[in-house]
Amino acid sequence: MRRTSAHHTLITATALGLALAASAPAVAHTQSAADTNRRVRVTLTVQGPDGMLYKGKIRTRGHDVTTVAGGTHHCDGTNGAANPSPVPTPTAALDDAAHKRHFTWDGTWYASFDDYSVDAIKGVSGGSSAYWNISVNGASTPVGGCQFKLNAGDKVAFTWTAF
Ligand code: B12
Repeated sequence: MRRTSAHHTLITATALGLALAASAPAVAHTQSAADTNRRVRVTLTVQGPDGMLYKGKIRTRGHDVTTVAGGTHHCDGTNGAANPSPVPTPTAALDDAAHKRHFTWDGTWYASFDDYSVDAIKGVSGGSSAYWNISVNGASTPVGGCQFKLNAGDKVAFTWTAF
């Protein structure tokens, strides 16, 4: 009697396991926007001409941002079709830090790049002889700050850089 019950349990568990295994590929197949755009924790530094303007860890994800010069646009890595679905980005991280620590940044929107050029941070602009370089883990990004995908633990730097 007990043996039959155990046997039955085994068959049921096996059938359940097979059913789960059969459905697993379908679940793993589609990666939703929520998955690719989960908040990540990154280190952000803003190095101005006269010293560090900001340094801290920030939890961030891709989102719409608003600047005085450029208005409101997406900044979630889908800019310029750089990524197929929304992801965290350097400029979105800057925007999150700015809101959290109550400092300003400004950027001009270029429809041609579907991105902002970051022109000023904490009121410090590049002017005609410098610019705000964007780097991740020490390497200058090959695209603008709303197109580059950030991963957890990345070191994001906005560095005032003379031409
Ligand atoms: C010159 C130049 C710069 C100069 C512009 C100022 C100056 N004094 O001229 C400086 C050094 C500031 C610069 C900065 C950057 N640049 Co640049 N730059 C160029 C370059 C070589 C020529 C642009 C130009 O003069 N066009 C002719 C004029 C008449 O057209 P324009 O539309 O008015 O040009 C303006 C825009 O291009 C804008 N601009 C320049 N770079 C970038 C980058 C982005 C993302 C945006 C939105 C606008 C922008 O500044 C120009 C002058 O006002 C182009 C390459 C190319 N062949 O286009 C790369 C290019 C535009 N830059 C590029 C990049 C990646 C950057 C940076 C993001 C690099 C970095 N990691 O820091 C930064 C911007 C960072 C930020 N603060 O947002 C990429 C953009 C690719 C993309 N899909 O996003 C390009 C295409 C080079 C490449 N990798 O192939 N850049």
